[in-house]
Amino acid sequence: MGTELTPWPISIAEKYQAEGIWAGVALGDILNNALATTPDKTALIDGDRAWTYQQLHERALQLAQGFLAQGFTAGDKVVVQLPNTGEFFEVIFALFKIGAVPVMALPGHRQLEITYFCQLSKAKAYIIPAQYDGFNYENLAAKVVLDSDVQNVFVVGDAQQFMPLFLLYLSEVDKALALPAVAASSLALLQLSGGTTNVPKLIPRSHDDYFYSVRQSNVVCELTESCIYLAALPVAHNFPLSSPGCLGVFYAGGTVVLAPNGSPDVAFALMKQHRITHTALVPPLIIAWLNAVKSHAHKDHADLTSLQVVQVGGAKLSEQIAQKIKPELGCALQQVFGMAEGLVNYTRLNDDEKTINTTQGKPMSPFDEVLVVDDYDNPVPLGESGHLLTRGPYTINGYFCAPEHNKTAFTADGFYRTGDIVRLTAAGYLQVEGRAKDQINRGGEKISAEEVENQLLAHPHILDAALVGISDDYLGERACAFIRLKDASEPLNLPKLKQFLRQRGLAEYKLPDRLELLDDFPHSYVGKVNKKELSLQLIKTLALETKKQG
Ligand code: AMP
Ligand code: DBH
Repeated sequence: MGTELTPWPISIAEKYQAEGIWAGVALGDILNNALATTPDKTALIDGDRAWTYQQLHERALQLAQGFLAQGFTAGDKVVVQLPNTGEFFEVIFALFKIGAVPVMALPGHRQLEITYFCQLSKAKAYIIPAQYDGFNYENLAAKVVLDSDVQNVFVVGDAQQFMPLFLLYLSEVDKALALPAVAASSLALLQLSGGTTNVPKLIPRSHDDYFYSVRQSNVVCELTESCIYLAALPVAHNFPLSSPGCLGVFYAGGTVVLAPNGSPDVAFALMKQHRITHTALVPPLIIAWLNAVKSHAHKDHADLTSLQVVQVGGAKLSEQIAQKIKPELGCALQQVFGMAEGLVNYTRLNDDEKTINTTQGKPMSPFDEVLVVDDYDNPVPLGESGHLLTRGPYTINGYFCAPEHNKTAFTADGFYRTGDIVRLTAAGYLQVEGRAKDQINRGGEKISAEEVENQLLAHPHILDAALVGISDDYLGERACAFIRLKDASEPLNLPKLKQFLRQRGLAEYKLPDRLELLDDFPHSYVGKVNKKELSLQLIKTLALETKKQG
């Protein structure tokens, strides 16, 4: 099966330990600072429920006792698929405390993915909500247990078929079992790699490396106990969990406010109620926010005056959108370019506007190594684009039990091949040009989807754009522009669109061959535009057209 957690070379691990980069502390202790100084402060808010630091700690301990009583031990894997609810944190802190390993599934995953996570991780348990967003997770679990070794399904909420999670919490009197010592070098959690292009892989993160990424994120993002963070993305995702995300806020002693989703309706109400200071969004959501503050429905209600910093990451934020954020939302923008595999880049709060609006930041740690190389792994001259390779104190050295894939995903020197095409500026900042494969090959002429999308976004009537390849007998591929219009009553057709792009000086071969207008784009489970889904839609549309013609 291969290795669960591929270790760092010994000499490097010793250096990280000696430098205190790895502090030898397990994630179950992340609340300790706040517990010692401000135990009665509100750590977490979920609807009309709130947890002080003391209460969150108590609940996690009670649940940890429950897991121990059920026979769970260090190293056991538990697939956790919970929406943004307080129980998510009780569960993961309880698991961290006994050295058991949460697999961070997202609410949007379904049978195929969950079964795969359970099988691959040999999960002993699966934790679900009873219902969420109109979906019955117990029915899903019933199918998953048939195809995996999962012995226990625990349900948050009104359980019908499986055991309710609340039965596990052991009250004070029963608190007898000693918590096992958890090695900071051991496997802490399994993150998932993004699923916008293929089936996610499992990403093994250790306590030491993950804790460091959280601590260092707090330093770079200047996060303090005064932070009131709106968790608008699914909290199991690496970005809202650790960059600095909810874990960073807990470590700093601030307050996390959980939002069921990041839509302006929901987020703006919570913003006003709790005087939110920080949040993290993906590009489609920031576009929705920018749109909403201008719309009649929100103009008078939106009160974003408490908001200091909005982090945007997960996918490329166009410069056109970036530069609107400060003037139109009245808060600072921080671009975040990260990956669940490790490396996270941030623009710094005191960077100049141009850097903030046009780059995706620089590595957060002085120990991060980044290389930009050509197709043969030779470094490209500074400023030219190439493949991003990275290694460092919180970037994995191998995927979970994937020896074959690891041979190609890492270089012989242990650099992770991110699959991103980037450019490095003289100041050491990264500009993401796209995924290595987010390119359309039109008869040998390579079109960067990113470049054309940026041009499309400059159109006054275009709200959002995604360029996708259509397979073509003659050229190999042609380009289709999927467009969301700001105002559906403004007509836009392909000739007009091409005219616009020509006027902007775009080469003829880069002009889209087809235009599809959509009200909304399909999204990945964390909210990135899902190009795989757009391609599938297009294939269906084309098949229907061929049928009609034939
Ligand atoms: P995941 O595999 O879900 O962890 O996604 C990580 C990938 O998302 C990165 O390798 C990038 O391709 C993309 N990504 C994350 N943040 C940004 C960003 N700010 N700009 C462009 N791409 C990003
Ligand atoms: O997209 C990501 O995976 C991501 C984006 C920003 C991430 O993992 C992160 C920050 O930590």
